[in-house]
Amino acid sequence: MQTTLAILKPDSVAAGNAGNILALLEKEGFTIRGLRVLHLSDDQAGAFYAVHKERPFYGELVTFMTSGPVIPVALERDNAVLHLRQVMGATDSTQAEAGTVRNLYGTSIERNAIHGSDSEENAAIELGFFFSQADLIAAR
Ligand code: FUP
Repeated sequence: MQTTLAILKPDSVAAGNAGNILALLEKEGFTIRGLRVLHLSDDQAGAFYAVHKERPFYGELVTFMTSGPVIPVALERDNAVLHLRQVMGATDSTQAEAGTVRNLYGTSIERNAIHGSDSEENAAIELGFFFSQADLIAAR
């Protein structure tokens, strides 16, 4: 079993799609091990996306990610990292494969409904950003 991090982004929460997205993820075999609702500060969103600091879209990405509440979720499944990336679909919602979260609930490359860790190493780092080890163990 592997655990990865998803974030239901502000567009999903504001549009009332969080429940549908969580249901889709559960149908895909993920077990919810941790879940929070929080409104990121500029510093938190900036730190989370620090890897993109030099990219032209960084400022707008931080503005979007702080525009309303988000829902970070710890998700457990076999092959969780790769499977979540497949279920999310392509970064640009307008290019995302039919039936993926971004195809169903995203509207653009920025407002793309969901974040998912892109490697096991980043999953561990990103889970630690929102959840303590004790929280995740207590959920078992
Ligand atoms: P992904 O791993 O699919 O979320 O995509 P990236 O790590 O490449 O990008 C992180 C986030 O930056 C995306 F979810 C949306 C945003 N982004 C833009 O707003 N514009 C771009 O051109 C690329 C990414």
